[in-house]
Amino acid sequence: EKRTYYLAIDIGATSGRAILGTLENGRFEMEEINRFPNPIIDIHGFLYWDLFHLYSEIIASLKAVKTRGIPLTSIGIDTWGVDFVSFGKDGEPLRMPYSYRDTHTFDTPEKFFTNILSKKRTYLKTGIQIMNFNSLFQLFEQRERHTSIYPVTDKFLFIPDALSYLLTGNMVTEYTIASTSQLLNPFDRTFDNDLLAELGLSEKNFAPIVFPGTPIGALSETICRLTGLDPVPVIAVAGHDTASAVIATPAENKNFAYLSSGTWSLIGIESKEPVVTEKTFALNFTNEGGADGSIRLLKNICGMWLIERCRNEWEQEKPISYEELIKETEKAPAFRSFINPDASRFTNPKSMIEAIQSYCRETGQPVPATVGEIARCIFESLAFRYRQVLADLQQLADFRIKTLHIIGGGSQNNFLNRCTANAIGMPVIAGPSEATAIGNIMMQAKAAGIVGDIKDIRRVIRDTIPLHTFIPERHDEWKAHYTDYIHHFQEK
Ligand code: LFR
Repeated sequence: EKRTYYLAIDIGATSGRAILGTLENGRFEMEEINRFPNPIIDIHGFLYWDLFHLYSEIIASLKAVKTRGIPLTSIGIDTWGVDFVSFGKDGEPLRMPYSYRDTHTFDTPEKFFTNILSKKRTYLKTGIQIMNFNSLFQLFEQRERHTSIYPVTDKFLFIPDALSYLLTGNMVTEYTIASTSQLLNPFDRTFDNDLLAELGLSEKNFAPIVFPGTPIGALSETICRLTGLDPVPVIAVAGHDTASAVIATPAENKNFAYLSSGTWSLIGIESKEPVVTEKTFALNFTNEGGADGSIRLLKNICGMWLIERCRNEWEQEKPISYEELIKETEKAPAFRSFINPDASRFTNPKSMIEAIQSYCRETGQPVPATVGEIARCIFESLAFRYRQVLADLQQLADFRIKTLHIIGGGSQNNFLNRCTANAIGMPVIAGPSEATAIGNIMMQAKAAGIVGDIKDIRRVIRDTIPLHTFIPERHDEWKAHYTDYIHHFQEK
Protein backbone atom coordinates (compact mmCIF):
# COMPACT_ATOMS: atom_id res chain seq x y z
CA GLU A 1 0.00 0.00 0.00
CA LYS A 2 1.45 3.35 -0.92
CA ARG A 3 1.89 6.24 1.48
CA THR A 4 -0.98 8.73 1.64
CA TYR A 5 -0.93 12.21 3.16
CA TYR A 6 -3.70 14.25 4.76
CA LEU A 7 -3.76 17.74 6.20
CA ALA A 8 -5.88 18.29 9.31
CA ILE A 9 -6.70 21.87 10.23
CA ASP A 10 -7.83 21.67 13.85
CA ILE A 11 -8.85 24.91 15.52
CA GLY A 12 -9.88 25.15 19.16
CA ALA A 13 -11.04 28.13 21.16
CA THR A 14 -7.49 28.95 22.24
CA SER A 15 -5.27 27.90 19.35
CA GLY A 16 -5.23 26.19 15.98
CA ARG A 17 -2.87 23.70 14.40
CA ALA A 18 -2.15 22.21 11.01
CA ILE A 19 -1.19 18.56 11.33
CA LEU A 20 0.12 16.43 8.52
CA GLY A 21 -0.98 12.81 8.81
CA THR A 22 0.59 9.92 6.93
CA LEU A 23 -0.76 6.41 6.55
CA GLU A 24 1.15 3.47 5.18
CA ASN A 25 0.38 -0.23 5.63
CA GLY A 26 -1.93 0.39 8.58
CA ARG A 27 0.71 2.52 10.34
CA PHE A 28 0.07 6.09 11.17
CA GLU A 29 2.33 9.13 11.64
CA MET A 30 1.70 12.78 12.40
CA GLU A 31 3.63 15.97 12.33
CA GLU A 32 2.63 19.48 13.38
CA ILE A 33 3.46 21.91 10.60
CA ASN A 34 1.85 25.07 11.93
CA ARG A 35 0.45 26.33 15.21
CA PHE A 36 -1.25 29.67 15.74
CA PRO A 37 -3.27 31.51 18.36
CA ASN A 38 -7.01 31.97 17.99
CA PRO A 39 -7.53 35.24 19.80
CA ILE A 40 -10.89 36.54 20.93
CA ILE A 41 -11.23 40.14 19.76
CA ASP A 42 -13.12 42.58 22.00
CA ILE A 43 -14.70 45.49 20.10
CA HIS A 44 -17.08 47.82 21.95
CA GLY A 45 -17.73 45.05 24.43
CA PHE A 46 -18.66 42.45 21.80
CA LEU A 47 -16.43 39.41 21.43
CA TYR A 48 -15.49 38.20 17.96
CA TRP A 49 -13.35 35.56 16.28
CA ASP A 50 -10.93 36.79 13.64
CA LEU A 51 -12.05 34.81 10.58
CA PHE A 52 -9.48 36.39 8.28
CA HIS A 53 -6.64 35.60 10.66
CA LEU A 54 -7.72 31.93 10.67
CA TYR A 55 -7.96 32.01 6.88
CA SER A 56 -4.45 33.48 6.62
CA GLU A 57 -3.05 30.82 8.95
CA ILE A 58 -4.65 28.09 6.85
CA ILE A 59 -3.02 29.60 3.76
CA ALA A 60 0.34 29.67 5.61
CA SER A 61 -0.15 25.99 6.52
CA LEU A 62 -0.89 25.07 2.91
CA LYS A 63 2.22 26.95 1.76
CA ALA A 64 4.29 24.96 4.25
CA VAL A 65 2.93 21.75 2.70
CA LYS A 66 3.80 23.05 -0.75
CA THR A 67 7.37 23.91 0.30
CA ARG A 68 7.89 20.32 1.38
CA GLY A 69 6.55 18.99 -1.89
CA ILE A 70 4.10 16.67 -0.16
CA PRO A 71 1.39 15.15 -2.41
CA LEU A 72 -1.75 15.69 -0.32
CA THR A 73 -4.70 13.36 -0.79
CA SER A 74 -7.05 15.80 0.93
CA ILE A 75 -7.62 18.51 3.55
CA GLY A 76 -10.15 18.57 6.40
CA ILE A 77 -11.15 21.28 8.89
CA ASP A 78 -12.59 20.87 12.38
CA THR A 79 -13.27 23.56 14.98
CA TRP A 80 -15.14 24.28 18.19
CA GLY A 81 -18.93 24.24 17.98
CA VAL A 82 -21.98 26.53 17.87
CA ASP A 83 -20.46 29.67 16.30
CA PHE A 84 -21.21 30.67 12.73
CA VAL A 85 -20.51 33.24 10.02
CA SER A 86 -23.16 35.26 8.16
CA PHE A 87 -22.86 35.45 4.37
CA GLY A 88 -24.71 37.81 2.04
CA LYS A 89 -26.45 36.92 -1.25
CA ASP A 90 -23.20 37.66 -3.08
CA GLY A 91 -21.39 35.03 -1.01
CA GLU A 92 -19.31 37.55 0.94
CA PRO A 93 -18.85 37.26 4.72
CA LEU A 94 -20.83 40.09 6.31
CA ARG A 95 -18.99 40.51 9.58
CA MET A 96 -16.61 38.74 11.89
CA PRO A 97 -18.42 35.97 13.77
CA TYR A 98 -19.31 36.42 17.43
CA SER A 99 -17.49 34.26 19.93
CA TYR A 100 -19.57 32.00 22.15
CA ARG A 101 -17.79 33.61 25.12
CA ASP A 102 -19.64 36.86 24.35
CA THR A 103 -21.88 37.64 27.29
CA HIS A 104 -24.82 39.05 25.32
CA THR A 105 -26.59 35.69 25.30
CA PHE A 106 -26.39 35.16 29.07
CA ASP A 107 -30.10 35.88 29.61
CA THR A 108 -31.28 34.85 26.16
CA PRO A 109 -32.43 31.29 26.99
CA GLU A 110 -34.82 32.67 29.64
CA LYS A 111 -36.25 35.19 27.13
CA PHE A 112 -36.65 32.43 24.58
CA PHE A 113 -38.37 30.08 27.05
CA THR A 114 -40.75 32.79 28.26
CA ASN A 115 -41.72 34.18 24.86
CA ILE A 116 -41.23 31.39 22.33
CA LEU A 117 -41.02 27.83 23.58
CA SER A 118 -40.66 26.36 27.06
CA LYS A 119 -37.32 25.02 28.22
CA LYS A 120 -38.62 21.50 28.24
CA ARG A 121 -40.16 21.67 24.77
CA THR A 122 -36.95 23.16 23.43
CA TYR A 123 -34.95 20.33 24.95
CA LEU A 124 -37.32 17.56 23.88
CA LYS A 125 -37.29 18.86 20.30
CA THR A 126 -33.50 19.01 20.02
CA GLY A 127 -31.96 16.83 22.74
CA ILE A 128 -29.28 19.45 23.23
CA GLN A 129 -27.94 20.58 26.61
CA ILE A 130 -29.24 24.06 27.33
CA MET A 131 -26.29 26.42 27.15
CA ASN A 132 -26.74 30.14 26.57
CA PHE A 133 -24.33 30.21 23.62
CA ASN A 134 -25.99 27.54 21.48
CA SER A 135 -26.55 28.84 17.93
CA LEU A 136 -30.30 28.81 18.55
CA PHE A 137 -29.93 31.43 21.29
CA GLN A 138 -27.26 33.41 19.46
CA LEU A 139 -29.55 33.74 16.44
CA PHE A 140 -32.54 34.61 18.60
CA GLU A 141 -30.52 37.30 20.37
CA GLN A 142 -29.31 38.79 17.06
CA ARG A 143 -32.88 38.98 15.88
CA GLU A 144 -34.15 40.52 19.12
CA ARG A 145 -31.38 43.10 19.10
CA HIS A 146 -32.15 44.01 15.46
CA THR A 147 -28.58 43.29 14.42
CA SER A 148 -28.17 44.99 11.07
CA ILE A 149 -26.89 41.94 9.21
CA TYR A 150 -29.54 39.52 10.44
CA PRO A 151 -32.21 40.41 7.86
CA VAL A 152 -29.74 40.42 4.98
CA THR A 153 -27.96 37.18 5.83
CA ASP A 154 -28.48 34.72 3.01
CA LYS A 155 -26.56 31.80 4.54
CA PHE A 156 -25.31 30.98 8.01
CA LEU A 157 -22.28 28.69 7.88
CA PHE A 158 -20.77 27.08 10.97
CA ILE A 159 -17.07 27.86 11.45
CA PRO A 160 -15.52 24.75 9.80
CA ASP A 161 -17.98 25.02 6.92
CA ALA A 162 -17.27 28.74 6.54
CA LEU A 163 -13.52 28.09 6.36
CA SER A 164 -14.01 25.22 3.86
CA TYR A 165 -16.14 27.59 1.79
CA LEU A 166 -13.37 30.21 1.80
CA LEU A 167 -11.05 27.51 0.44
CA THR A 168 -13.36 25.95 -2.16
CA GLY A 169 -16.22 28.32 -2.94
CA ASN A 170 -18.69 25.54 -2.04
CA MET A 171 -21.17 25.78 0.83
CA VAL A 172 -22.21 22.81 2.93
CA THR A 173 -23.54 22.24 6.44
CA GLU A 174 -21.62 19.37 7.96
CA TYR A 175 -23.84 17.29 10.23
CA THR A 176 -21.73 16.95 13.42
CA ILE A 177 -21.02 20.68 13.67
CA ALA A 178 -24.66 21.52 12.89
CA SER A 179 -25.73 19.17 15.67
CA THR A 180 -24.19 21.55 18.23
CA SER A 181 -26.52 24.36 17.15
CA GLN A 182 -29.69 23.17 18.91
CA LEU A 183 -31.47 23.65 15.57
CA LEU A 184 -31.59 20.00 14.46
CA ASN A 185 -34.03 17.23 15.13
CA PRO A 186 -31.68 14.60 16.59
CA PHE A 187 -33.77 11.69 15.29
CA ASP A 188 -34.08 12.60 11.62
CA ARG A 189 -30.88 14.70 11.54
CA THR A 190 -32.44 17.60 9.64
CA PHE A 191 -33.19 21.19 10.63
CA ASP A 192 -36.26 21.61 12.80
CA ASN A 193 -38.40 23.84 10.62
CA ASP A 194 -40.56 25.07 13.51
CA LEU A 195 -37.53 26.30 15.40
CA LEU A 196 -36.17 27.97 12.28
CA ALA A 197 -39.53 29.65 11.73
CA GLU A 198 -39.40 31.06 15.28
CA LEU A 199 -36.14 32.72 14.26
CA GLY A 200 -37.64 34.07 11.05
CA LEU A 201 -35.45 31.67 9.08
CA SER A 202 -35.89 28.63 6.86
CA GLU A 203 -33.68 25.85 5.54
CA LYS A 204 -32.82 28.21 2.67
CA ASN A 205 -30.64 30.13 5.14
CA PHE A 206 -28.38 27.12 5.50
CA ALA A 207 -26.39 25.07 3.04
CA PRO A 208 -27.44 21.43 2.47
CA ILE A 209 -26.51 19.02 5.27
CA VAL A 210 -23.75 16.53 4.41
CA PHE A 211 -22.32 13.72 6.53
CA PRO A 212 -18.67 13.22 7.45
CA GLY A 213 -16.61 11.83 4.58
CA THR A 214 -18.35 13.89 1.89
CA PRO A 215 -16.10 15.86 -0.52
CA ILE A 216 -16.88 19.59 -0.36
CA GLY A 217 -14.86 20.66 -3.39
CA ALA A 218 -11.33 21.33 -4.61
CA LEU A 219 -9.11 24.24 -3.56
CA SER A 220 -10.25 27.28 -5.54
CA GLU A 221 -8.14 29.03 -8.18
CA THR A 222 -7.35 31.77 -5.69
CA ILE A 223 -6.05 29.31 -3.11
CA CYS A 224 -4.01 27.43 -5.72
CA ARG A 225 -2.51 30.71 -6.87
CA LEU A 226 -1.74 31.83 -3.30
CA THR A 227 -0.21 28.52 -2.20
CA GLY A 228 1.12 26.94 -5.38
CA LEU A 229 -0.81 23.75 -4.59
CA ASP A 230 -2.89 21.74 -7.07
CA PRO A 231 -6.68 21.75 -6.62
CA VAL A 232 -6.58 19.30 -3.70
CA PRO A 233 -10.01 18.15 -2.45
CA VAL A 234 -11.39 19.46 0.85
CA ILE A 235 -13.38 16.79 2.71
CA ALA A 236 -16.16 17.42 5.21
CA VAL A 237 -14.64 15.58 8.19
CA ALA A 238 -16.43 15.50 11.53
CA GLY A 239 -16.32 19.31 11.58
CA HIS A 240 -17.02 19.47 15.31
CA ASP A 241 -13.70 19.02 17.13
CA THR A 242 -15.30 16.89 19.84
CA ALA A 243 -16.82 14.56 17.25
CA SER A 244 -13.41 14.20 15.62
CA ALA A 245 -11.85 13.45 19.01
CA VAL A 246 -14.42 10.79 19.86
CA ILE A 247 -13.62 8.86 16.65
CA ALA A 248 -10.05 8.62 17.93
CA THR A 249 -10.98 7.13 21.33
CA PRO A 250 -8.89 3.95 21.37
CA ALA A 251 -11.61 1.80 22.95
CA GLU A 252 -11.53 -1.97 22.56
CA ASN A 253 -15.15 -2.64 23.48
CA LYS A 254 -18.29 -0.70 24.30
CA ASN A 255 -17.88 -0.56 28.10
CA PHE A 256 -16.30 2.85 28.26
CA ALA A 257 -16.97 6.54 28.67
CA TYR A 258 -14.79 9.17 27.06
CA LEU A 259 -13.57 12.49 28.35
CA SER A 260 -12.37 14.83 25.64
CA SER A 261 -10.17 17.16 27.63
CA GLY A 262 -9.29 20.60 26.29
CA THR A 263 -10.63 24.08 26.92
CA TRP A 264 -13.81 22.14 27.70
CA SER A 265 -14.11 18.72 29.28
CA LEU A 266 -16.69 16.75 27.34
CA ILE A 267 -17.67 13.60 29.15
CA GLY A 268 -19.97 11.09 27.52
CA ILE A 269 -20.76 7.77 25.91
CA GLU A 270 -21.60 6.56 22.42
CA SER A 271 -25.22 5.73 21.90
CA LYS A 272 -26.87 4.15 18.86
CA GLU A 273 -29.93 6.34 19.19
CA PRO A 274 -30.63 9.76 20.69
CA VAL A 275 -31.64 9.56 24.37
CA VAL A 276 -34.07 12.42 24.86
CA THR A 277 -36.16 11.82 27.95
CA GLU A 278 -37.41 13.50 31.11
CA LYS A 279 -34.30 12.20 32.76
CA THR A 280 -31.79 13.53 30.23
CA PHE A 281 -33.70 16.81 30.39
CA ALA A 282 -33.41 16.92 34.17
CA LEU A 283 -29.71 16.03 33.99
CA ASN A 284 -29.18 18.39 31.03
CA PHE A 285 -27.28 15.95 28.82
CA THR A 286 -26.68 16.63 25.17
CA ASN A 287 -27.20 14.44 22.09
CA GLU A 288 -24.69 15.60 19.53
CA GLY A 289 -24.06 13.87 16.23
CA GLY A 290 -21.26 11.32 15.91
CA ALA A 291 -19.13 10.84 12.82
CA ASP A 292 -20.19 7.23 12.33
CA GLY A 293 -23.93 7.72 12.72
CA SER A 294 -23.86 7.22 16.49
CA ILE A 295 -24.96 9.84 18.99
CA ARG A 296 -22.58 11.51 21.42
CA LEU A 297 -24.53 11.52 24.65
CA LEU A 298 -22.41 13.87 26.72
CA LYS A 299 -22.15 16.84 29.00
CA ASN A 300 -20.02 19.97 28.74
CA ILE A 301 -17.90 20.61 31.79
CA CYS A 302 -15.80 23.71 32.09
CA GLY A 303 -12.33 22.20 31.62
CA MET A 304 -8.80 23.53 31.18
CA TRP A 305 -10.30 26.97 30.62
CA LEU A 306 -10.10 27.43 34.40
CA ILE A 307 -6.38 26.77 34.62
CA GLU A 308 -5.56 28.41 31.26
CA ARG A 309 -7.14 31.63 32.43
CA CYS A 310 -5.36 31.57 35.80
CA ARG A 311 -2.07 30.84 34.08
CA ASN A 312 -2.52 33.90 31.85
CA GLU A 313 -2.94 35.99 34.98
CA TRP A 314 0.11 34.47 36.72
CA GLU A 315 2.17 34.97 33.59
CA GLN A 316 1.56 38.69 33.71
CA GLU A 317 4.04 38.64 36.57
CA LYS A 318 6.40 35.93 35.36
CA PRO A 319 6.27 32.98 32.97
CA ILE A 320 5.32 29.67 34.55
CA SER A 321 5.97 26.42 32.73
CA TYR A 322 3.48 23.63 32.83
CA GLU A 323 5.97 21.45 34.79
CA GLU A 324 6.41 24.14 37.45
CA LEU A 325 2.68 24.51 37.72
CA ILE A 326 2.26 20.80 38.41
CA LYS A 327 5.17 20.82 40.89
CA GLU A 328 3.50 23.63 42.83
CA THR A 329 0.20 21.75 42.73
CA GLU A 330 1.75 18.62 44.16
CA LYS A 331 3.29 20.63 47.02
CA ALA A 332 -0.01 22.27 48.01
CA PRO A 333 -2.16 20.56 50.67
CA ALA A 334 -4.86 18.21 49.40
CA PHE A 335 -8.65 18.48 49.77
CA ARG A 336 -8.73 22.02 51.11
CA SER A 337 -11.28 23.84 48.98
CA PHE A 338 -13.55 22.91 46.09
CA ILE A 339 -15.47 24.78 43.41
CA ASN A 340 -18.18 23.78 40.99
CA PRO A 341 -16.22 24.16 37.74
CA ASP A 342 -19.51 24.85 35.95
CA ALA A 343 -20.70 27.68 38.17
CA SER A 344 -21.73 30.54 35.91
CA ARG A 345 -19.21 32.96 37.43
CA PHE A 346 -16.39 31.03 35.72
CA THR A 347 -17.73 31.45 32.17
CA ASN A 348 -15.77 34.61 31.41
CA PRO A 349 -14.75 36.45 34.59
CA LYS A 350 -12.48 39.49 34.56
CA SER A 351 -10.14 37.59 36.85
CA MET A 352 -10.43 33.80 37.13
CA ILE A 353 -8.25 33.80 40.24
CA GLU A 354 -10.60 36.21 41.99
CA ALA A 355 -13.65 34.28 40.81
CA ILE A 356 -12.27 31.09 42.36
CA GLN A 357 -11.33 32.88 45.55
CA SER A 358 -14.74 34.50 45.92
CA TYR A 359 -16.44 31.12 45.41
CA CYS A 360 -14.37 29.63 48.23
CA ARG A 361 -14.91 32.61 50.49
CA GLU A 362 -18.68 32.67 49.97
CA THR A 363 -18.96 28.94 50.66
CA GLY A 364 -16.96 29.23 53.87
CA GLN A 365 -13.88 27.33 52.69
CA PRO A 366 -10.20 28.24 53.00
CA VAL A 367 -9.37 30.76 50.25
CA PRO A 368 -6.60 29.41 47.97
CA ALA A 369 -3.90 31.98 47.31
CA THR A 370 -0.73 30.47 45.90
CA VAL A 371 -0.34 29.01 42.40
CA GLY A 372 -0.27 25.51 43.90
CA GLU A 373 -3.33 26.03 46.08
CA ILE A 374 -5.41 27.46 43.26
CA ALA A 375 -4.31 24.81 40.75
CA ARG A 376 -5.03 22.04 43.26
CA CYS A 377 -8.46 23.46 43.94
CA ILE A 378 -9.16 23.43 40.19
CA PHE A 379 -7.84 19.91 39.50
CA GLU A 380 -9.44 18.23 42.51
CA SER A 381 -12.75 19.93 41.78
CA LEU A 382 -12.60 18.80 38.16
CA ALA A 383 -11.90 15.20 39.21
CA PHE A 384 -14.91 15.28 41.53
CA ARG A 385 -17.06 16.89 38.87
CA TYR A 386 -16.09 14.02 36.53
CA ARG A 387 -17.19 11.55 39.22
CA GLN A 388 -20.49 13.36 39.64
CA VAL A 389 -21.31 13.46 35.93
CA LEU A 390 -20.06 9.93 35.30
CA ALA A 391 -22.55 8.66 37.90
CA ASP A 392 -25.36 10.36 35.96
CA LEU A 393 -24.02 8.92 32.74
CA GLN A 394 -24.05 5.41 34.20
CA GLN A 395 -27.77 5.87 34.92
CA LEU A 396 -28.37 6.66 31.26
CA ALA A 397 -26.12 3.98 29.74
CA ASP A 398 -27.56 0.55 28.94
CA PHE A 399 -24.17 -1.01 29.66
CA ARG A 400 -21.69 -0.98 32.52
CA ILE A 401 -19.04 1.77 32.22
CA LYS A 402 -15.75 0.15 33.21
CA THR A 403 -13.09 2.50 31.88
CA LEU A 404 -12.72 6.19 31.27
CA HIS A 405 -10.75 7.12 28.16
CA ILE A 406 -9.25 10.59 28.49
CA ILE A 407 -8.31 12.04 25.12
CA GLY A 408 -7.14 15.44 23.90
CA GLY A 409 -4.49 17.87 25.16
CA GLY A 410 -5.65 17.61 28.78
CA SER A 411 -4.86 13.87 28.80
CA GLN A 412 -1.18 14.81 29.18
CA ASN A 413 -1.86 16.08 32.69
CA ASN A 414 -0.85 13.03 34.71
CA PHE A 415 -1.59 14.74 38.00
CA LEU A 416 -5.19 15.24 36.92
CA ASN A 417 -5.33 11.73 35.43
CA ARG A 418 -4.33 10.28 38.80
CA CYS A 419 -6.85 12.47 40.64
CA THR A 420 -9.54 11.40 38.20
CA ALA A 421 -8.85 7.66 38.55
CA ASN A 422 -8.98 8.04 42.34
CA ALA A 423 -12.13 10.14 42.27
CA ILE A 424 -14.08 7.84 39.93
CA GLY A 425 -12.71 4.56 41.25
CA MET A 426 -12.10 3.08 37.83
CA PRO A 427 -9.13 2.87 35.49
CA VAL A 428 -8.32 5.87 33.34
CA ILE A 429 -6.66 5.30 29.98
CA ALA A 430 -4.97 8.47 28.79
CA GLY A 431 -4.26 9.27 25.14
CA PRO A 432 -4.06 10.10 22.38
CA SER A 433 -3.48 13.74 23.23
CA GLU A 434 -3.88 14.59 19.54
CA ALA A 435 -7.27 12.85 19.31
CA THR A 436 -8.99 15.65 17.44
CA ALA A 437 -6.41 15.88 14.66
CA ILE A 438 -6.26 12.08 14.45
CA GLY A 439 -10.04 11.83 14.10
CA ASN A 440 -9.90 14.48 11.40
CA ILE A 441 -7.16 12.62 9.50
CA MET A 442 -8.88 9.23 9.89
CA MET A 443 -12.12 10.57 8.47
CA GLN A 444 -10.19 11.74 5.41
CA ALA A 445 -8.44 8.35 5.13
CA LYS A 446 -11.83 6.68 5.35
CA ALA A 447 -13.17 8.88 2.55
CA ALA A 448 -10.13 7.85 0.49
CA GLY A 449 -10.86 4.16 1.18
CA ILE A 450 -7.58 3.68 3.10
CA VAL A 451 -9.15 2.75 6.46
CA GLY A 452 -12.45 0.99 7.16
CA ASP A 453 -15.06 1.54 9.85
CA ILE A 454 -14.61 2.99 13.33
CA LYS A 455 -13.40 -0.33 14.78
CA ASP A 456 -10.67 -0.45 12.16
CA ILE A 457 -9.76 3.18 12.83
CA ARG A 458 -9.51 2.56 16.57
CA ARG A 459 -7.34 -0.48 16.03
CA VAL A 460 -4.92 1.53 13.88
CA ILE A 461 -4.74 4.13 16.65
CA ARG A 462 -4.14 1.53 19.40
CA ASP A 463 -1.41 -0.05 17.29
CA THR A 464 0.36 3.26 16.82
CA ILE A 465 -0.11 5.53 19.82
CA PRO A 466 1.32 4.73 23.28
CA LEU A 467 -1.42 4.94 25.93
CA HIS A 468 -1.07 5.30 29.71
CA THR A 469 -3.27 3.55 32.25
CA PHE A 470 -3.98 4.97 35.72
CA ILE A 471 -5.38 2.58 38.29
CA PRO A 472 -7.24 4.10 41.27
CA GLU A 473 -5.04 3.68 44.32
CA ARG A 474 -6.69 5.95 46.88
CA HIS A 475 -10.33 5.70 46.01
CA ASP A 476 -11.51 5.43 49.62
CA GLU A 477 -9.72 8.59 50.66
CA TRP A 478 -11.20 10.46 47.69
CA LYS A 479 -14.65 9.07 48.38
CA ALA A 480 -14.47 10.46 51.90
CA HIS A 481 -13.84 13.98 50.57
CA TYR A 482 -16.49 13.82 47.86
CA THR A 483 -19.14 14.83 50.40
CA ASP A 484 -17.23 18.08 51.04
CA TYR A 485 -17.25 18.82 47.36
CA ILE A 486 -20.99 18.18 47.14
CA HIS A 487 -21.56 20.24 50.26
CA HIS A 488 -19.97 23.30 48.65
CA PHE A 489 -21.47 22.78 45.21
CA GLN A 490 -23.45 25.72 43.93
CA GLU A 491 -24.64 26.87 40.51
CA LYS A 492 -23.46 30.48 40.60
C1 LFR B 1 -14.93 21.94 22.45
C2 LFR B 1 -16.27 22.46 21.97
C3 LFR B 1 -17.41 21.83 22.69
C4 LFR B 1 -18.47 22.87 22.47
C5 LFR B 1 -17.68 24.10 22.80
C6 LFR B 1 -18.24 25.37 22.27
O1 LFR B 1 -13.88 22.59 21.79
O2 LFR B 1 -16.41 22.25 20.59
O3 LFR B 1 -17.77 20.55 22.23
O4 LFR B 1 -19.60 22.72 23.26
O5 LFR B 1 -16.39 23.83 22.25
O6 LFR B 1 -18.34 25.35 20.91
